[in-house]
Amino acid sequence: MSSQTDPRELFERFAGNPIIGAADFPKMVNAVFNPGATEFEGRTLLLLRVEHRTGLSSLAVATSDDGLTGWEIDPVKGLEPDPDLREECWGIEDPRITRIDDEYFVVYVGYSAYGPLVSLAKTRDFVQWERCGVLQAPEDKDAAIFPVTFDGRWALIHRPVPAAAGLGAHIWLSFSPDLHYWGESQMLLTARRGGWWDANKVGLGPPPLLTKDGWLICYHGVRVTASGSIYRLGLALLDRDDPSKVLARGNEWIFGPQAPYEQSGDVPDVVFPCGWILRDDGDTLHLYYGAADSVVCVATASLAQLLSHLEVHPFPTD
Ligand code: M1P
Repeated sequence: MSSQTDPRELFERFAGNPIIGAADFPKMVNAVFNPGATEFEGRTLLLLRVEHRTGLSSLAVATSDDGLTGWEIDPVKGLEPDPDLREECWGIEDPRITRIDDEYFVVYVGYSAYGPLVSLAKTRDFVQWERCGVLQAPEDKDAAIFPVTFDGRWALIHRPVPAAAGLGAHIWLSFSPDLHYWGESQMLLTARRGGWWDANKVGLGPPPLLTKDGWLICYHGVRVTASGSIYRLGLALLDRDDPSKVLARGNEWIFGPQAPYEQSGDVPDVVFPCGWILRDDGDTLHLYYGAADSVVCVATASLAQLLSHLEVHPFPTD
Protein backbone atom coordinates (compact mmCIF):
# COMPACT_ATOMS: atom_id res chain seq x y z
CA MET A 1 0.00 0.00 0.00
CA SER A 2 1.49 3.35 -1.06
CA SER A 3 1.34 6.27 1.36
CA GLN A 4 0.74 8.71 -1.58
CA THR A 5 3.40 11.03 -0.20
CA ASP A 6 6.30 12.71 -1.99
CA PRO A 7 9.37 11.93 0.18
CA ARG A 8 10.29 15.64 0.03
CA GLU A 9 7.06 16.62 1.85
CA LEU A 10 7.05 17.42 5.57
CA PHE A 11 3.94 15.34 6.25
CA GLU A 12 3.67 11.65 5.42
CA ARG A 13 0.21 10.29 4.78
CA PHE A 14 -0.68 7.15 6.73
CA ALA A 15 -0.74 4.21 4.35
CA GLY A 16 -4.04 3.08 5.89
CA ASN A 17 -5.87 6.30 4.97
CA PRO A 18 -8.74 7.00 5.09
CA ILE A 19 -8.93 5.89 8.70
CA ILE A 20 -12.69 6.54 9.16
CA GLY A 21 -15.50 6.89 6.63
CA ALA A 22 -19.27 6.92 6.45
CA ALA A 23 -19.40 3.14 6.12
CA ASP A 24 -17.94 2.80 9.63
CA PHE A 25 -21.18 4.10 11.14
CA PRO A 26 -24.01 1.71 11.95
CA LYS A 27 -26.53 4.27 10.74
CA MET A 28 -26.35 5.58 7.17
CA VAL A 29 -24.57 8.95 7.12
CA ASN A 30 -23.32 10.99 4.20
CA ALA A 31 -19.77 11.83 5.26
CA VAL A 32 -17.33 11.99 8.21
CA PHE A 33 -14.62 14.65 8.22
CA ASN A 34 -12.79 17.58 9.89
CA PRO A 35 -12.05 15.90 13.26
CA GLY A 36 -10.87 17.56 16.43
CA ALA A 37 -8.31 15.44 18.31
CA THR A 38 -7.10 14.88 21.86
CA GLU A 39 -5.89 12.18 24.25
CA PHE A 40 -8.52 10.77 26.57
CA GLU A 41 -8.07 7.98 29.11
CA GLY A 42 -4.87 6.82 27.42
CA ARG A 43 -6.37 6.61 23.94
CA THR A 44 -6.52 8.94 20.97
CA LEU A 45 -9.97 10.48 20.72
CA LEU A 46 -11.32 12.10 17.57
CA LEU A 47 -14.39 14.29 17.67
CA LEU A 48 -15.74 13.77 14.17
CA ARG A 49 -18.00 15.96 12.14
CA VAL A 50 -20.69 13.60 10.90
CA GLU A 51 -22.78 14.94 8.05
CA HIS A 52 -26.12 13.18 8.04
CA ARG A 53 -28.31 12.54 5.04
CA THR A 54 -30.25 15.66 5.98
CA GLY A 55 -27.14 17.73 5.11
CA LEU A 56 -26.83 18.82 8.77
CA SER A 57 -23.91 17.81 10.97
CA SER A 58 -23.36 16.62 14.55
CA LEU A 59 -20.23 15.51 16.43
CA ALA A 60 -19.40 11.86 17.15
CA VAL A 61 -16.47 10.20 18.92
CA ALA A 62 -14.03 7.58 17.68
CA THR A 63 -11.08 6.25 19.70
CA SER A 64 -7.93 4.25 18.98
CA ASP A 65 -5.04 2.85 21.03
CA ASP A 66 -2.26 4.02 18.70
CA GLY A 67 -3.94 6.93 16.93
CA LEU A 68 -3.63 5.19 13.58
CA THR A 69 -5.51 1.90 13.57
CA GLY A 70 -8.34 0.04 15.28
CA TRP A 71 -10.77 2.97 15.41
CA GLU A 72 -13.93 2.35 17.38
CA ILE A 73 -16.99 4.57 17.02
CA ASP A 74 -18.37 5.29 20.49
CA PRO A 75 -22.14 4.69 20.67
CA VAL A 76 -22.69 7.16 23.53
CA LYS A 77 -20.13 9.96 23.42
CA GLY A 78 -20.53 13.01 21.19
CA LEU A 79 -22.50 16.22 20.86
CA GLU A 80 -25.77 16.80 19.03
CA PRO A 81 -27.03 20.22 17.96
CA ASP A 82 -29.47 21.59 20.51
CA PRO A 83 -32.84 21.80 18.71
CA ASP A 84 -33.90 24.67 20.99
CA LEU A 85 -30.91 26.85 20.02
CA ARG A 86 -31.31 29.05 16.97
CA GLU A 87 -27.52 29.35 17.03
CA GLU A 88 -27.15 25.77 15.83
CA CYS A 89 -30.43 25.04 14.08
CA TRP A 90 -28.55 23.87 10.96
CA GLY A 91 -26.07 21.70 12.81
CA ILE A 92 -22.66 21.87 14.47
CA GLU A 93 -19.35 21.49 12.63
CA ASP A 94 -15.55 21.45 12.69
CA PRO A 95 -14.62 21.11 16.42
CA ARG A 96 -11.26 22.17 17.84
CA ILE A 97 -10.40 20.64 21.25
CA THR A 98 -8.20 22.37 23.83
CA ARG A 99 -7.46 20.30 26.92
CA ILE A 100 -6.92 22.16 30.18
CA ASP A 101 -6.18 19.75 33.05
CA ASP A 102 -9.04 17.24 32.92
CA GLU A 103 -11.45 19.46 31.05
CA TYR A 104 -11.90 19.65 27.29
CA PHE A 105 -12.87 22.99 25.77
CA VAL A 106 -14.50 22.34 22.41
CA VAL A 107 -14.85 25.35 20.14
CA TYR A 108 -17.11 24.50 17.22
CA VAL A 109 -19.01 26.12 14.39
CA GLY A 110 -22.70 26.53 15.07
CA TYR A 111 -24.58 26.81 11.82
CA SER A 112 -27.28 29.35 12.66
CA ALA A 113 -30.02 30.62 10.40
CA TYR A 114 -28.01 33.86 10.29
CA GLY A 115 -24.75 32.24 9.22
CA PRO A 116 -21.94 30.23 10.80
CA LEU A 117 -20.77 31.36 14.25
CA VAL A 118 -18.29 30.29 16.93
CA SER A 119 -19.58 28.47 20.05
CA LEU A 120 -17.96 26.77 23.04
CA ALA A 121 -18.94 23.66 24.99
CA LYS A 122 -16.98 22.04 27.83
CA THR A 123 -16.83 18.41 28.85
CA ARG A 124 -14.83 16.05 31.06
CA ASP A 125 -16.03 12.79 29.51
CA PHE A 126 -17.51 13.64 26.07
CA VAL A 127 -20.91 12.45 27.39
CA GLN A 128 -22.01 15.30 29.66
CA TRP A 129 -21.56 18.76 28.13
CA GLU A 130 -21.80 22.29 29.47
CA ARG A 131 -22.71 24.71 26.70
CA CYS A 132 -20.97 28.07 27.22
CA GLY A 133 -22.70 29.95 24.41
CA VAL A 134 -21.65 31.93 21.38
CA LEU A 135 -18.13 33.42 21.40
CA GLN A 136 -18.29 35.19 18.04
CA ALA A 137 -21.34 36.23 16.00
CA PRO A 138 -21.78 35.35 12.29
CA GLU A 139 -20.02 35.06 10.04
CA ASP A 140 -17.16 33.55 11.95
CA LYS A 141 -15.56 30.08 12.16
CA ASP A 142 -12.22 28.20 12.25
CA ALA A 143 -11.67 29.01 15.93
CA ALA A 144 -9.83 27.60 18.95
CA ILE A 145 -8.74 28.80 22.38
CA PHE A 146 -5.20 28.63 23.72
CA PRO A 147 -4.65 26.26 26.68
CA VAL A 148 -3.16 29.07 28.80
CA THR A 149 -4.11 32.65 29.64
CA PHE A 150 -2.04 35.74 28.79
CA ASP A 151 -1.93 38.32 31.58
CA GLY A 152 -5.12 36.73 32.91
CA ARG A 153 -6.90 36.86 29.54
CA TRP A 154 -8.10 33.91 27.50
CA ALA A 155 -7.15 34.09 23.83
CA LEU A 156 -9.19 32.93 20.85
CA ILE A 157 -8.08 32.58 17.27
CA HIS A 158 -10.98 32.90 14.83
CA ARG A 159 -11.86 33.80 11.26
CA PRO A 160 -14.56 36.43 10.69
CA VAL A 161 -15.74 37.16 7.16
CA PRO A 162 -16.31 40.83 6.27
CA ALA A 163 -19.79 41.65 4.97
CA ALA A 164 -18.36 43.55 2.01
CA ALA A 165 -17.15 41.41 -0.86
CA GLY A 166 -13.53 41.54 -1.92
CA LEU A 167 -11.97 42.29 1.48
CA GLY A 168 -10.76 38.74 2.02
CA ALA A 169 -11.23 36.44 5.04
CA HIS A 170 -8.40 36.72 7.56
CA ILE A 171 -7.38 35.13 10.87
CA TRP A 172 -8.02 37.26 13.98
CA LEU A 173 -7.09 37.09 17.65
CA SER A 174 -9.43 38.17 20.47
CA PHE A 175 -9.11 38.16 24.26
CA SER A 176 -11.51 37.60 27.14
CA PRO A 177 -11.30 37.84 30.94
CA ASP A 178 -13.93 35.13 31.42
CA LEU A 179 -14.46 33.15 28.15
CA HIS A 180 -17.72 35.08 27.78
CA TYR A 181 -16.99 38.69 26.82
CA TRP A 182 -14.52 38.98 23.96
CA GLY A 183 -12.62 42.04 22.77
CA GLU A 184 -9.18 43.51 22.05
CA SER A 185 -9.73 41.97 18.60
CA GLN A 186 -6.85 42.27 16.21
CA MET A 187 -5.71 40.90 12.88
CA LEU A 188 -3.30 38.01 13.28
CA LEU A 189 -2.62 36.44 9.88
CA THR A 190 -3.87 38.03 6.69
CA ALA A 191 -4.83 36.14 3.61
CA ARG A 192 -2.27 37.13 1.01
CA ARG A 193 -3.32 38.52 -2.33
CA GLY A 194 -2.80 37.94 -6.02
CA GLY A 195 -1.27 34.65 -7.04
CA TRP A 196 -0.38 33.33 -3.60
CA TRP A 197 -1.62 29.85 -2.61
CA ASP A 198 -3.26 31.41 0.47
CA ALA A 199 -4.72 34.47 -1.27
CA ASN A 200 -8.08 35.89 -0.17
CA LYS A 201 -9.10 33.29 2.43
CA VAL A 202 -7.32 31.61 5.34
CA GLY A 203 -8.52 29.86 8.50
CA LEU A 204 -7.02 28.19 11.58
CA GLY A 205 -6.58 24.42 11.49
CA PRO A 206 -5.86 22.68 14.84
CA PRO A 207 -5.50 24.64 18.11
CA PRO A 208 -2.10 26.33 18.58
CA LEU A 209 0.67 24.03 19.80
CA LEU A 210 3.29 25.30 22.27
CA THR A 211 6.83 24.49 21.09
CA LYS A 212 10.33 25.54 22.14
CA ASP A 213 10.14 28.35 19.56
CA GLY A 214 6.63 29.62 20.33
CA TRP A 215 3.06 28.70 19.35
CA LEU A 216 2.96 26.67 16.16
CA ILE A 217 -0.02 27.44 13.94
CA CYS A 218 -1.25 25.32 11.05
CA TYR A 219 -3.76 27.09 8.83
CA HIS A 220 -5.60 26.44 5.60
CA GLY A 221 -5.31 28.71 2.61
CA VAL A 222 -7.77 28.61 -0.25
CA ARG A 223 -6.77 29.13 -3.84
CA VAL A 224 -9.70 29.77 -6.16
CA THR A 225 -9.12 28.35 -9.63
CA ALA A 226 -11.16 28.02 -12.81
CA SER A 227 -12.19 24.51 -11.72
CA GLY A 228 -12.88 25.18 -8.03
CA SER A 229 -11.06 25.88 -4.77
CA ILE A 230 -7.92 24.13 -3.53
CA TYR A 231 -7.50 23.89 0.28
CA ARG A 232 -3.86 23.60 1.31
CA LEU A 233 -2.01 23.99 4.63
CA GLY A 234 0.66 26.40 5.80
CA LEU A 235 2.58 27.11 9.02
CA ALA A 236 3.21 30.14 11.20
CA LEU A 237 4.77 30.76 14.60
CA LEU A 238 3.50 33.10 17.33
CA ASP A 239 5.37 34.53 20.31
CA ARG A 240 5.05 32.36 23.43
CA ASP A 241 4.11 35.26 25.74
CA ASP A 242 2.35 37.55 23.29
CA PRO A 243 0.45 35.53 20.66
CA SER A 244 -0.38 38.69 18.71
CA LYS A 245 3.27 38.74 17.55
CA VAL A 246 3.80 36.65 14.40
CA LEU A 247 7.41 35.45 14.52
CA ALA A 248 7.42 33.50 11.27
CA ARG A 249 5.15 32.44 8.44
CA GLY A 250 6.06 30.00 5.71
CA ASN A 251 5.81 31.10 2.13
CA GLU A 252 5.00 27.69 0.69
CA TRP A 253 2.15 25.38 1.51
CA ILE A 254 3.39 22.31 3.37
CA PHE A 255 0.51 19.91 2.63
CA GLY A 256 -2.06 19.86 -0.13
CA PRO A 257 -4.52 17.48 -1.77
CA GLN A 258 -2.59 14.81 -3.69
CA ALA A 259 -4.09 11.45 -2.78
CA PRO A 260 -7.23 10.28 -4.60
CA TYR A 261 -9.27 10.48 -1.37
CA GLU A 262 -8.29 14.16 -1.06
CA GLN A 263 -8.85 15.04 -4.69
CA SER A 264 -12.26 13.50 -5.05
CA GLY A 265 -15.31 13.46 -2.78
CA ASP A 266 -18.17 15.77 -1.87
CA VAL A 267 -15.83 18.80 -2.11
CA PRO A 268 -12.75 17.88 -4.19
CA ASP A 269 -9.25 19.14 -3.42
CA VAL A 270 -9.68 19.75 0.28
CA VAL A 271 -7.41 18.87 3.21
CA PHE A 272 -8.92 20.36 6.39
CA PRO A 273 -7.37 19.51 9.79
CA CYS A 274 -9.02 20.44 13.09
CA GLY A 275 -6.71 18.48 15.42
CA TRP A 276 -3.16 17.33 15.98
CA ILE A 277 -1.45 15.38 18.74
CA LEU A 278 2.22 15.54 19.73
CA ARG A 279 3.22 12.02 20.73
CA ASP A 280 5.19 11.02 23.81
CA ASP A 281 8.58 11.19 22.04
CA GLY A 282 8.05 14.98 21.83
CA ASP A 283 8.62 15.03 18.07
CA THR A 284 6.08 12.85 16.26
CA LEU A 285 3.06 14.90 15.31
CA HIS A 286 -0.14 13.27 14.11
CA LEU A 287 -2.31 15.61 12.05
CA TYR A 288 -5.97 14.58 11.75
CA TYR A 289 -7.82 16.01 8.79
CA GLY A 290 -10.89 15.77 6.68
CA ALA A 291 -10.25 14.87 3.05
CA ALA A 292 -12.57 16.20 0.34
CA ASP A 293 -15.26 16.82 3.00
CA SER A 294 -15.87 13.06 2.89
CA VAL A 295 -13.48 10.99 5.03
CA VAL A 296 -11.06 11.24 7.97
CA CYS A 297 -7.30 10.84 7.47
CA VAL A 298 -4.04 11.17 9.37
CA ALA A 299 -0.56 12.31 8.37
CA THR A 300 2.67 12.30 10.39
CA ALA A 301 5.44 14.89 10.65
CA SER A 302 8.48 15.62 12.78
CA LEU A 303 7.89 18.71 14.92
CA ALA A 304 11.62 19.57 14.69
CA GLN A 305 11.40 19.53 10.90
CA LEU A 306 8.32 21.78 10.89
CA LEU A 307 10.14 24.31 13.09
CA SER A 308 13.27 24.12 10.90
CA HIS A 309 11.10 24.75 7.87
CA LEU A 310 9.85 27.98 9.44
CA GLU A 311 13.41 29.06 10.24
CA VAL A 312 14.45 28.94 6.59
CA HIS A 313 11.21 30.40 5.21
CA PRO A 314 11.16 34.10 6.03
CA PHE A 315 8.04 36.03 6.85
CA PRO A 316 7.09 37.85 3.65
CA THR A 317 5.81 41.41 3.61
CA ASP A 318 2.97 40.76 1.21
O1 M1P B 1 -15.44 22.68 1.91
C1 M1P B 1 -14.21 23.00 2.51
C2 M1P B 1 -14.42 23.65 3.88
O2 M1P B 1 -15.18 24.85 3.70
C3 M1P B 1 -15.44 25.61 4.87
O3 M1P B 1 -14.24 26.11 5.40
P1 M1P B 1 -13.82 27.67 5.28
O4 M1P B 1 -15.02 28.50 5.52
O5 M1P B 1 -12.75 27.86 6.28
O6 M1P B 1 -13.33 27.84 3.87
C4 M1P B 1 -16.09 24.77 5.94
O7 M1P B 1 -17.42 24.53 5.59
C5 M1P B 1 -15.39 23.44 6.16
O8 M1P B 1 -16.19 22.64 7.00
C6 M1P B 1 -15.17 22.73 4.84
O9 M1P B 1 -14.38 21.57 5.05
